[in-house]
Amino acid sequence: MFWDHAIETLDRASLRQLQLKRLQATVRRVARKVSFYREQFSQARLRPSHIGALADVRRLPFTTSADLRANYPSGLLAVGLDDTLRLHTSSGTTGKPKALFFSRQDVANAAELCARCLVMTGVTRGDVFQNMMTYGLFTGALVMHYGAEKVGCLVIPAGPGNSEKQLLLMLDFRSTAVHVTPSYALYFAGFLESKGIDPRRDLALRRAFVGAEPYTEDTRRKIEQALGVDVFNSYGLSEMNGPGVAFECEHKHGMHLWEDHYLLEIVDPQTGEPLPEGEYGELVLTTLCREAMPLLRYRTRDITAVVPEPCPCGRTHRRLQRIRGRSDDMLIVRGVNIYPQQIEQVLMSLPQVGRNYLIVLDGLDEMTVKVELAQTSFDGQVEHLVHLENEIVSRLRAEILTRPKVELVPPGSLPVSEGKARRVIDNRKL
Ligand code: DLL
Repeated sequence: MFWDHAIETLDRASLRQLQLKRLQATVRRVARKVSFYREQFSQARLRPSHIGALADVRRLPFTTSADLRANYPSGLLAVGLDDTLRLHTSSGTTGKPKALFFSRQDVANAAELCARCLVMTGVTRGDVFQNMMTYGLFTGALVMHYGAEKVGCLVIPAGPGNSEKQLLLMLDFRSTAVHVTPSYALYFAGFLESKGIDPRRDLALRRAFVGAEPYTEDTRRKIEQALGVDVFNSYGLSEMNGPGVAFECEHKHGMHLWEDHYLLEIVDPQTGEPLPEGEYGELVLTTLCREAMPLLRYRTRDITAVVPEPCPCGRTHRRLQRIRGRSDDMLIVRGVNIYPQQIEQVLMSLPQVGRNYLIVLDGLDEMTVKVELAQTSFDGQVEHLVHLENEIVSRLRAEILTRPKVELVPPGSLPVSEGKARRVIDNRKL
């Protein structure tokens, strides 16, 4: 199941050679075309000719999301505006969005990489691809849409939300694959349950491509069970074309990152120094083929590690472990560093817990975790609920080393957003 067998299985030495050639070309181009990089190079007394080996990438400056915002709207363009074909934006939590331009070649490359991803999991021409990501400025839906069309699927641009309509489309057009965020996938599973739909009996779904937000292995299993599908983890970011950067193959053990298009490094998030292969740190990516907006050493803030062993599927492009969270998502509660993922891991390992949760920080440093119950945990016995609440508190305490309040709430009662889930509300007045 290969889209481009030759490139996907290219031997490591040739792949590295190709990377070096593309890195050198990218560095030469930004030095000529992007004043931001030209200035950075001159401050560091760096010339494109200094990049003689892949390891020299470390001599290049990092690019951060603050640099993208500071150069908004078009300061980082390496082509004329006439040569751009599409604009996406990515909004962070504060300030101006990041503007991401695509040239005609960038649009084509993004579709090509998404096609590789889908075919790698077994998607073929006859598949019906229901795209439940948000269409619009967000890259999630549109970029993958082009990839699925390229493979020859029938693509249904459903967008997120409106579960009644989603179900109707699924039933009438026999959708075989969905592209969805983990939070909406879980919500939709609850909706199917409330309608008495058994996906294995009533639907034709076989695969779900789940990404755009962090989630745990237990959440994967919950979605697989509830929707009767194989879930494949899908990673990407707007700065690198959106989805299609890294994706799981049939082994579902780490996501192959397309190394002919992206040069990867894992660095210590504090010092920026490279870490040994296999250690967790911040993913840093350099674009090797992007025309409109090449980026050097982009700090993704995503915490992951490289899977050191080669993959039995035969692809030579290395795999990333599931993203553990973002270095800037870290919460500090009573002096303790906590990642929301740690909380999700505890909650989703308990069968009595339902499909949604919310972390609320209040007052001086109080953490409350609101937890939806599973439908089956409602047996009318108050002491069972008290017991469950205590169990969650003690498991969370063991994981995050501080004692949160836990509030059990009925299934389906917490807010669900159509885009990315908001897991933390911070009302602290510190
Ligand atoms: O979320 C692109 C995308 C769309 C990927 C659809 C996969 C599917 P942004 O809005 O720029 O782009 O957000 C990128 O989302 O840096 C991660 O923090 C997070 N993220 C994306 N995929 C995953 C994943 C799109 N599979 C940011 N696991 C990234 C964990 C993910 N986090």
